Formats: sequence, structure tokens, C-alpha cells
Amino acid sequence: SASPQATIATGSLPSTIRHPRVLVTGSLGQLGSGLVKELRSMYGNENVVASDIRNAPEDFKANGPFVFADVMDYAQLEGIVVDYKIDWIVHYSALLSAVAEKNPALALSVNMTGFQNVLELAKVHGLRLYSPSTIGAFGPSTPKIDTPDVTIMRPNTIYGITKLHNELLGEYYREKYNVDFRSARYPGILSADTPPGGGTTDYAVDIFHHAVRHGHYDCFLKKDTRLPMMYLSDCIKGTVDHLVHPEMLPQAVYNIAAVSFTPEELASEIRKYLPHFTISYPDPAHPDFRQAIADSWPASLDDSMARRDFGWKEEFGMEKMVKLMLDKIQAQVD
Ligand code: AKB
Repeated sequence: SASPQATIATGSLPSTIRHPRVLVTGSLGQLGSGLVKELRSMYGNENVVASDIRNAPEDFKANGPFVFADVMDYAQLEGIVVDYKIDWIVHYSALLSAVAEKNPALALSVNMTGFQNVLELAKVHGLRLYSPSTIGAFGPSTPKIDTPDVTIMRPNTIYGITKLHNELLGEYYREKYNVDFRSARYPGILSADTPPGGGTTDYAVDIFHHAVRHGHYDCFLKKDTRLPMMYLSDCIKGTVDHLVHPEMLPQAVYNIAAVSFTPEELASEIRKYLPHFTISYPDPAHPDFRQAIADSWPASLDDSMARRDFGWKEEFGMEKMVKLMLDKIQAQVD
């Protein structure tokens, strides 16, 4: 468990007092549980409070504090911040692109009101706030290749609009009230143990489960749709390095990227291990609704500023990632 005397880089905290106490919203999602585990290994179980709007499995609750928290309820969140003496919030609660497009009203409240609540709490209580953005914050008029941090941003999905709103509001609070707001634009995240939650990039996870279990996948995107992607452990490492960086960084929002591939390229890589794997694509006359979302996003990102400012560097390229995904999913089936 955490030593109260430890000297660590806590940013706004006096550096020799204690470990930061972190609240993670949306902790039961694709990324939350891995991040909570990593932060607990650094700061002690009791210093990382996991929260969500559903009950956690007993084994998750046994590892450290878990609280029910609705991000749309400011008073409830504030109670948690005060009771647990929270220093940093990692805000993961959000509706992803496909689910948001099906339910715009809910996306507006969860993604925007939820974010406004944590941002206001960060201002009132002097907290550091990390809240990821996404490649979805870009739009069809954004340059598609090596998209830089600062460029044309005119998203045309409800998800992108909510996330761009959050980026701008976070930057405003940083400028105006000195809130230590940090954000990275995540690409699609691949993980074998935790399922993605309703995004356009989910095909890149589903494909592995179908390949191992059924030898075939019906892809909902066209074969040449190129999107930026990353393996989960890289995303968690990049997030932690960004979060714990001791000083306020030059930018509030950074691109982070690892690899970019198309469904066809991913299928070929999978075929190196499962030679009989087959994949089919939608009838061009009847594209899936997620095709238009994917077509509005960049194919690759320029993340040189993240590499410069907080040492971002991925460990997993395509080959290593595909091999690990297949090994892990095969182990689940055996
Ligand atoms: C989604 O597809 O909605 C997410 C994302 C790229 O933000 N995975």
C-alpha cells in the first residue's frame, strides 16, 4: 500500500506530502479497469477510487474503493471528491461514436454535461483533470494523412461534436482559471480482455473473436477504410505518462497514435496465423451507418508533439499486436 511519506511528482500537490488520490469515472469500460489497476500499482489501492453507473463485479470491488457515480450529478461527484480528498480526476465516462449516433440526446448529456461537471469540479477544488478526446473530434474537411494537433476541425458526428466541445471548454478553463486540463486524442483501442463499448473502430476487436471462434468475420466497414489504432497497454502507458507529468504541458490536447491499418490489411495479418480465416464486407449499395463516421476521420495522425512533450512512444506495432490479440483470445477459448 502507499507510503504517506513518498516523494512523487504530483504537479499541483506539494511534492513530498503524499500520493495523489485519483477518481476514475467510467472505470468499468474498455480502458478504465486497466488504468485503475496501473494507477493502484503506483499509488496504492486506497488512493484510486473507481466509479461507474453500474455495479462492479465483486473481485473488482475487493481490490480498492468503488463508488456508484452518475457523472451528470454534480453534487454526487462533489461528495466523492470531498470525502475521498481527490486530487486528480480521470474522466472516462462517455458514449462512443456508434452508440452516440443512435442516441444523440443521451450523448449530449453524458458527453457534455458529464464533462462540464468534472471540469467545474476541477476548477472549484483545484484538481488535475485528464479526459481523453478522440480521432472523432476531426471531420471530413480535416487533412486525412498525418493530421496535426492543430488543424481544421469540423466534426459531423454527434460524438465528435461533443468531444470537440470538451477540448475547447477544457482549453478555456485552462487559460481562464488555470485548470490543469489534459487530453489526448485516442485512436481505436484494441484489447482482448475488455470489450469496446460501441465505437466505429470496434470492428478491429470483434474481428479477432470471430476469427478465433468461427473462422469468419462480417466486417461492417469497407476493406480499404484506414484508421489509426493502438493496443490497450500502450494507451494506458501513454495516459499515465501524460497524467503524471509534473508540470503543466505546453498544450492541453495532444494527438497520440501507434499504427494505422485497413480491415483488409488486418485480415491478412490474421491469416498469417489462421490461414483459413475469411472476411466479407458490406454490399456497396447498402453501407453500414458507421462507414460515414469512419470516412469522416483521419487515416493517420501526427503525434510528434506528444512524443516531444511527455515522451509518448508505442511499444506495439501491427505484427506484435495481432499476435498478442490472437494468443489471448485463443487462451480464452481453450
Ligand atoms: C469510436 O470508435 O467511437 C472510438 C474512438 C475512435 O473514439 N473508439
